Amino acid sequence: MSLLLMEQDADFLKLTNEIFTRQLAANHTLNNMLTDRARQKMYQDVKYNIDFLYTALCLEDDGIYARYARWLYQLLTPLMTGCSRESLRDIMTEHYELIRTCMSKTLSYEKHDRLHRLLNGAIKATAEECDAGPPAPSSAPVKYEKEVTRYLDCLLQSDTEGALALVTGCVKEGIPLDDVCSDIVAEAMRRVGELWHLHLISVDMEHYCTSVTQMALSQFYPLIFGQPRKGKTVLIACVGSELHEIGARMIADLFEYSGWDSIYLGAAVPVETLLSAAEKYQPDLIALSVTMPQHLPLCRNAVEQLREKFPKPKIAVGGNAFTDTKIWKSWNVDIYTEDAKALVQWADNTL
Ligand code: B12
Repeated sequence: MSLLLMEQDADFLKLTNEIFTRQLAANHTLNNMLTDRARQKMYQDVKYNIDFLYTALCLEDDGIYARYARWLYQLLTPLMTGCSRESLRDIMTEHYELIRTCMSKTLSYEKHDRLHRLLNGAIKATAEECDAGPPAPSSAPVKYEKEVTRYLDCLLQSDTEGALALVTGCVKEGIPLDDVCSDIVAEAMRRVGELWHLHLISVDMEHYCTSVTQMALSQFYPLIFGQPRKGKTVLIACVGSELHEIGARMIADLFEYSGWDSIYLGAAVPVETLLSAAEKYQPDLIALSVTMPQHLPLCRNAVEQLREKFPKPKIAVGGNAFTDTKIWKSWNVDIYTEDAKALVQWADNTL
């Protein structure tokens, strides 16, 4: 698995280095066996863990770290063959305890109480996940269950043509385009992520599903760009080093379909770029998409800077990182919605 890496806060970088050094010092055999590549990978894993801890601390949202601990435990269980669920729980608990030990050496005292709470939460979540037994892909049927299942089946059978035909077929059969995007394709991709997470599909399959989905959605461009104009502009971007951009593109497409002009900046947009685009295009609405929680602090910062410099446009936030959290409520934003469809409806009614 390749991980998402971002610039780290200086104190938390020290914490990452301290943990990594101690992990290696505690296991001389491992230290001697590691190739440079494996050593780099191990360092990245520690950094990834600490990025989540930092995010939860910075946003004062304990749930972020507890959910991450559950996700990590589920991710590692099938990977650590030969290691029982209980042993994995103990290894992870040891790791959280190591973070605790190292933080007293590297981080200022006033952060300690909150960090202890976050680490206790992670240990508890890990123990609960262990007791809960192996997770199964979630199976609650959705409104377009038949179409979602058929689309997913095409993807998993590498049937590119079938997948492309299925989505156009849905529209021909009368399913509204915004439902096809938000309720069928997005749901199928959520399931792809779940299968990857549980190691039921490989990384190459996940990438294939992504590229076919991008192709499938692009078939609608003649329809999307052929609608009467409303004279409104929306600017859309993914914040930080966020690479997940299909959701943001879907937002752009559905706004175009509703007659708005969309300026889609794509993945990994630096805040300065966002600010200059806001100046240049003078949008009515700015939509910021975040999938990985690590980008939430930067998203909050982007919202603050946009508000300060551009009082006129409305600001919307959304994306997978906001699932199960209400942090956006304390931000200076106009709207959060769970899906693209609801945002377009809100904007059409409000602006
Ligand atoms: C495709 C995919 C990728 C692709 C992305 C390619 C691309 N061009 O976008 C690639 C391979 C690059 C990738 C990489 C990674 N991924 Co990935 N990925 C996915 C996957 C399977 C689908 C994402 C997607 O396109 N969904 C479809 C779109 C339409 O849905 P959506 O983004 O949620 O958008 C909808 C709403 O959220 C909303 N919305 C979105 N933006 C906005 C904005 C506003 C303003 C509003 C109002 C609404 C809104 O509207 C959309 C439609 O209704 C998800 C699974 C999932 N649960 O989503 C994992 C997932 C997001 N990835 C995950 C991970 C861990 C990673 C990696 C770290 C590891 C890896 N897999 O290699 C890297 C990190 C990359 C990085 N630097 O950011 C995890 C994240 C877990 C977590 N929360 O911590 C997930 C959830 C998989 C999982 N179940 O574990 N990934």
